[in-house]
Amino acid sequence: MELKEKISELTEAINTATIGNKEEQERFRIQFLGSKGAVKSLYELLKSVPNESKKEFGQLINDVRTKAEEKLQQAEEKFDNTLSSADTNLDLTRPGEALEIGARHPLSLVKNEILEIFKRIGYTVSEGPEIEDDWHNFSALNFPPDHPARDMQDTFFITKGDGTDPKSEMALRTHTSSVQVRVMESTQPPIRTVSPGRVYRNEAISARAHCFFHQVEGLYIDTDVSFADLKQTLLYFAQEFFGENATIRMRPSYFPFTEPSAEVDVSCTLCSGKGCNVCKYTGWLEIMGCGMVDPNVLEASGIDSKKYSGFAFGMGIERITQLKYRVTDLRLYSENDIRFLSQFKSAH
Ligand code: 2NL
Repeated sequence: MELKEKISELTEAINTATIGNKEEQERFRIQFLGSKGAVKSLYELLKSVPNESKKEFGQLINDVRTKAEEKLQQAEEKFDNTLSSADTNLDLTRPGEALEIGARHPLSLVKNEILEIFKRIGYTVSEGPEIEDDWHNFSALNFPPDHPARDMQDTFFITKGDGTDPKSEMALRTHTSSVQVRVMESTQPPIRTVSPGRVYRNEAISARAHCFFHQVEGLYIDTDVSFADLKQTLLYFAQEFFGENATIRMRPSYFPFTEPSAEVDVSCTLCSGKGCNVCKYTGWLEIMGCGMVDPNVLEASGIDSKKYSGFAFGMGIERITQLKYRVTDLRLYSENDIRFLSQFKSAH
């Protein structure tokens, strides 16, 4: 068929096409103006027209295209603000798709609960860097130079230091006491602060050990602070967290940064002290360590140990969470298994 005939045939088709709704409008666009449409194929045929006639035929095809575009535009003005059948078939009363609601991580839940308990009796919350220098993590806390915690086997070192300036040796902090050294350096007593955060130990990962875990440490410094103040504060904490029937006991212990030092047990939350397999039939669960801040530690941070005394304590959040939610494998805390995490949705 001659190209001329094809052009007039297409013109006729465009003129007689009826566009009565949005679907027909779209069908028209595809049939005549789409990338595989009739106008496009005319332009393809133009390639084989002799050069001297290209201009004439090109003009004719342009006219057809303009005609189709005008007709489409008229239809668009008419139908674009109307609803297509896809729209009118929408059932607006259908319930939407339910979104999965997230849950806070159990360690965050427990950390927040611990912080709230201490905030209620005047403690501030302090945080600091996870990469620490030797001074804030060890020296200022009365760790002797040959203490085993300073060993490569126990601590992740980042830089080895130049051997002269202890501040040049950097490591991942092994406790959040380093934050409290920073607080003591920058604030004069009275100091009441709790320091939550992630800490690191160079350990093989198993159900009962991990290379990182979380702590809340507390520090209280003022004039005339006594061991009795420490014990009453921790009893208050135990009863707020574990319930008003909780009792505590203290056993002598040792830390480089406190003297005297103690381990703190809470009466078993499951059997109330009668004996069960969680407390191994002792009636007691170990929950933290504590003690009176060693005068060397106060002095290292610029606090007068003749004028001021203080107590400090530290607890592992994983341990407290285990007692509250019966999580018996530490690895669950960092695997982000949705079957584990979604069990805490109602715990807020
Ligand atoms: C534990 C034991 C403890 C401290 C942490 C501390 C901080 C400063 C000075 C003195 Cl700045 N002490 N913190 C004291 C005793 C025990 O933690 O078992 N934590 C998981």
